[in-house]
Amino acid sequence: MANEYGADQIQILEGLEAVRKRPGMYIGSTSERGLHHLVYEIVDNAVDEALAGFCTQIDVFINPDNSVTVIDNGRGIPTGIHAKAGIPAVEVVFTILHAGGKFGGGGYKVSGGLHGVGASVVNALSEWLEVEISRDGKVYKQRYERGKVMYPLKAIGKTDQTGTKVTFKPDGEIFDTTVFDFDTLKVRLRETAFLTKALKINLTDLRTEPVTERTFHYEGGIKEFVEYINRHKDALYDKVIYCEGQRDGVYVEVALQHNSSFNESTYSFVNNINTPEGGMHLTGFRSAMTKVFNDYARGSKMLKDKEDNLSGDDLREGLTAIVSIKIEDPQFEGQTKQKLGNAIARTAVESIVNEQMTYFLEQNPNVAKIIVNKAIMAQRARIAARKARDVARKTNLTDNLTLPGKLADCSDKNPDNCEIYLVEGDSAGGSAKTARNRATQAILPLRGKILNVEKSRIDKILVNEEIKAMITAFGTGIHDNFDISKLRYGKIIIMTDADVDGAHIATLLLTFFYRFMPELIRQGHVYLAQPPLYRLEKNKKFWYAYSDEELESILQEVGRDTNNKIQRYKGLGEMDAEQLWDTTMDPAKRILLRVAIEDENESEVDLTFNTLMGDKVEPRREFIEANAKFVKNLDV
Ligand code: TSJ
Repeated sequence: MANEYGADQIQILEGLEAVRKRPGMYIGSTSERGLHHLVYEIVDNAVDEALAGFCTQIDVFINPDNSVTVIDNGRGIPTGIHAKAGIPAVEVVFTILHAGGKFGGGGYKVSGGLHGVGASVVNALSEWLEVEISRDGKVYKQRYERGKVMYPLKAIGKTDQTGTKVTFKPDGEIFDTTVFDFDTLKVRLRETAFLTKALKINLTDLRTEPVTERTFHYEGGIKEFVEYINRHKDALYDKVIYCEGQRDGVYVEVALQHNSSFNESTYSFVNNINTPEGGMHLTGFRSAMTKVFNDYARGSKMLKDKEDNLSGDDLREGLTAIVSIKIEDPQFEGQTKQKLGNAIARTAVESIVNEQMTYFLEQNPNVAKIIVNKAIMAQRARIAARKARDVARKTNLTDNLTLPGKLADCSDKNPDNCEIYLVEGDSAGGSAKTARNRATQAILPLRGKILNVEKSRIDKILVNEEIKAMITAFGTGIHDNFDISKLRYGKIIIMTDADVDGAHIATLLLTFFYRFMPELIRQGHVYLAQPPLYRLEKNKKFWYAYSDEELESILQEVGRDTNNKIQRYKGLGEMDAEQLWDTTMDPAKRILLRVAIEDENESEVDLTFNTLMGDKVEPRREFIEANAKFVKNLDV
């Protein structure tokens, strides 16, 4: 037995060594994202205990040394000797790869699901990790360093409580950064709290003075999640529609509410894990929605016999919905293994939503009418848009031969060499045309405010002159017809004034790209030009500063005196062509910011867009300020 134990032990260490050799295989990356993954992994184990019905509170602390502590009030990880491994179960959890959730059995598990790699992976990637378990009247403790056991599990005291406490310090040898971001953890823990009704999660940052604390506790669960997503929008009715039930071992929850916007924000989850690619649960939800509302519309004669059915898209216009299911053995399929494959999930969601939503509409005819009316409006717009598109096609909207009149195109036809500047205003557009390198740089001046595509229906959007000009110039088409291989410019560069209006225009353009041709952003084709804020002239020499700090440091260098002439640029229009070239357009000297979508799998992306572009005035200001977050800094 002693020998066997030794053999196991060696195998165990090899297992964790593999994790340290190829961390990316287990946690995706060693970037900031991978670092935060460690916390989710540990928290998810505690959430499993909550889902099993034994834990009501989880406390997360970011400690001053950037270690993290997670505490739950569950039963405590079992400490008895694991029959197969011959060591305490808790040691199995932390030292054997993929041991997470293998004992105890049954129930739905967050950990060990899509991303769940187990506590042992966190242990392997931590400089040190300590676990304390309160159970059976005692407190047990064990410490590991880079995955290696420092001493056998020992009792260190008495207690009348139960629970688990884990503290770990991510290994600086493994991660690019070991500094935790409070907001990143906040967003994820809030989401977890929404998805786990009645579970209370506290997050405390002990690095700040005073400490920063947030509590997430939602008795209403995903109902409150929907209210939260709609918080800056105009909901079309007060109640959030909610369906809940269990069928064939699948626990189903759906919450939804329409708002006055035109976009759908549906998020689906399996065992608390976001499934951005959807799958069977989402399919079931969509078929049920379409059927229930068409039945209602026909039954109430809101839709005449000879009229077409409302399409799923019509019914989902302005819809905010959460579909959350719990299933014992989720199967993920598709290229990225992210689509839920269990067909039983489709039938379960479909039947529960069918039954409960039908009942809800009967009980709440006013709400039913609002939704059906909205969908009928959407249906009309869809038909109008189809006509607009047909007209557009006939007038060669996407034909290269009829490029927009105000586009000054470049002569090189190889997209890899080419870039297009979208320039705010005709006067700056004129300077840019003079300044540019005609071979590779095209200029498209944009006049006035750009249409906010969050606030307009497709039929109106497609007849807008600026939008049409961009679609034609890019060459890719939009939505389902989008084809990146037809892109005529490798770089699409937004050049606006360095002021609030400029930021707003940039935002509107990004929103248009995000909604109509998101691949442009995903594949890194969209950039923001960075015009200077100041020009400093002294004794016939001059400098440009792109920020207040830079101006300050230049002044320090050249000395402050009366010979200094400082010009503050209020807009691109104040620069002549040569200055514009030198500061903003010359590929050898300019700074471009490449636009990236922050963590697209998180509902927060849409929140950023919707929050900031929605109907209510107040939040929009935030957007302009929050813009930098959406934009990743990258020198090109
Ligand atoms: F695994 C871990 F280290 F990541 C971790 C696990 C971290 C934290 C903060 C908590 C936990 C955890 C595990 N909390 N509660 C549990 N529960 C169990 O492991 C457990 C307890 C009792 C029984 C039983 O059948 O009696 C079964 C299990 C799985």
